[in-house]
Amino acid sequence: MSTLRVILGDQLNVAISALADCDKANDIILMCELKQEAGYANHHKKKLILIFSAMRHFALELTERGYQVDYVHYTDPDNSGCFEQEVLRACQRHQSNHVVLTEPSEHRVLEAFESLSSEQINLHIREDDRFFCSHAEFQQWAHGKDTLRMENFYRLLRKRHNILMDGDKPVGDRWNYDAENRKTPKGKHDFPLPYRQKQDEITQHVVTLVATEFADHFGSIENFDFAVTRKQALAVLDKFIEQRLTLFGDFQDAMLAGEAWLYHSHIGMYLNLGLLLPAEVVQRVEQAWHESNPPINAVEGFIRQILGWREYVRGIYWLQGPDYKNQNFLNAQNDLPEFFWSADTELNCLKQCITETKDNAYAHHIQRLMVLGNFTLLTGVDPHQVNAWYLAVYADAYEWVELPNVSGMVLYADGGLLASKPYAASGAYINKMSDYCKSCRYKVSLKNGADACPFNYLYWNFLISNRDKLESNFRLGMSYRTLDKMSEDKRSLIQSDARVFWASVTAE
Ligand code: FAD
Ligand code: DLZ
Ligand code: SF4
Repeated sequence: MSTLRVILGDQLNVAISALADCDKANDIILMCELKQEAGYANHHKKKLILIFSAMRHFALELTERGYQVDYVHYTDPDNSGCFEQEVLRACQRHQSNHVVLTEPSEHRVLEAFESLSSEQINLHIREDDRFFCSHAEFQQWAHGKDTLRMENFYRLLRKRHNILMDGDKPVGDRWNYDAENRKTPKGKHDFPLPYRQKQDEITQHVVTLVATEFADHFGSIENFDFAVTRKQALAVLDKFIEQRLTLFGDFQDAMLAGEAWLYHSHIGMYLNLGLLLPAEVVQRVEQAWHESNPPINAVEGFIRQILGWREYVRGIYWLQGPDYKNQNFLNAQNDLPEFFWSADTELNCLKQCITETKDNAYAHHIQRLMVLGNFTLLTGVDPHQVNAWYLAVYADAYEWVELPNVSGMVLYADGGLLASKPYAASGAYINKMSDYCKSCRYKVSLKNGADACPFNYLYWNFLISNRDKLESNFRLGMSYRTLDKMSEDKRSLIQSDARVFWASVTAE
């Protein structure tokens, strides 16, 4: 009897565990484009094009390699739209009840597969071994610890996988070069152009599909030029290593109006789809360091993002379970402002970041964390709504990586499991790391009043409003001491400015 091997939309790699021991002559590979998956979030149009086009190209690659692929297209008349029914239909078509699957990357999809009755289906779920750290290893590391700090986890993985190590010491005798990675670009920079892939016939068909079926989804459909095959994604990685890696560290946190891509790698979307594997990315960057000697702050900073942060947030996601998304430590209840979808706001930093997100399905880490996220934290937006937005708007967004970043890192909704303090900041931080304030209608130097930068009074208002939950955090001690030195009148002014501002936002 043949085995049905299901490949999900973010498992697009021939090394995926579901394909190990595949009998090309007998086994069938099932891939399906599904209404349920395309519709559970208001996915950006470019994200949908990326996923469907990459799935179609991967199916073609498998066929060329001699595999038998049963591909269910979005518009196939009998397409039920969900994984469970498509597996049952395929079992009937191929007269098989033996199904092999690599573990889905998110709880929702895992639960859908587990709901299939064992009387109907003999289902084998295999580990997703694309990651450096398995669920069991993460659990073992987390066991008995009060705090789960990324830095400790990252050092363990550096040692365990012998990455950037000199015997049992870190190369250069330092684990972390973050302090050197906070420069703002002064003077003129000729940023390298990002990788641009011309649309082939497969992609053109998908663009038409998305334009027709998902016209009401968020984001611009114009000029889709992402990589859609593994070969193209490897070219993106090569281009990064050749042209951007050297300055990646220095300007990792910088933001410039009109410059969406800077010195970042833009590979997150390909890693998360399976087109690139984290181990090969880390290995290539470490090799580039040996061969052409880019600065260690860039190399270590980049490897930390992938070996450290990416593995760590995945560990937290699975450790915390499906209920993590319901945590709301700060009891934030406000609605997400409408301008997060339209970019129609006078706050220039938000306008720039949301416009780039609409155009490109991309914004880099500091834009997501310190502008967009910081605003939702300071204004107390309900975590469910913030998560729904981030899950929709970025091409690299999948719940396992989006949720810990948003609920843990941005919103402090888990009460400090992931972050040692909320990443709250006033306009001064945004002004230091960007050129956004220069062309803003608000004045970053003003602390109160109609022309003051809203981040300034929102920051202090946030500390006042959440005092009972935050004042015992020793990393906020200095801020609370500064707050306490303010006069009663000053604190009232902060609170009334925040109220007036929020009323104007919600009235829009
Ligand atoms: P680079 O800056 O070049 O970094 C290299 C790689 O490191 C990234 O491709 C990514 O794989 C990894 N990485 C860096 N930071 C993180 C992180 N905090 N968590 C996990 N991986 C990281 N990343 C996603 O992949 N999907 C998401 O849905 C997502 N949502 C985010 C939401 C918020 C609020 C924040 C603050 C961060 C989020 N990130 C997410 C992390 C990070 O912003 C993106 O991975 C990065 O911007 C992708 O662009 P890049 O490939 O150019 O990354
Ligand atoms: C995100 C997504 C989208 C938009 N569409 C599909 C799809 O049609 N078929 C599919 O197999 N996967 C899709 N995905 C990815 C899934 O939502 C989900 O993230 C993965 O299946 C989990 O491993
Ligand atoms: Fe953003 Fe304030 Fe700067 Fe305007 S002044 S861009 S609102 S930080």
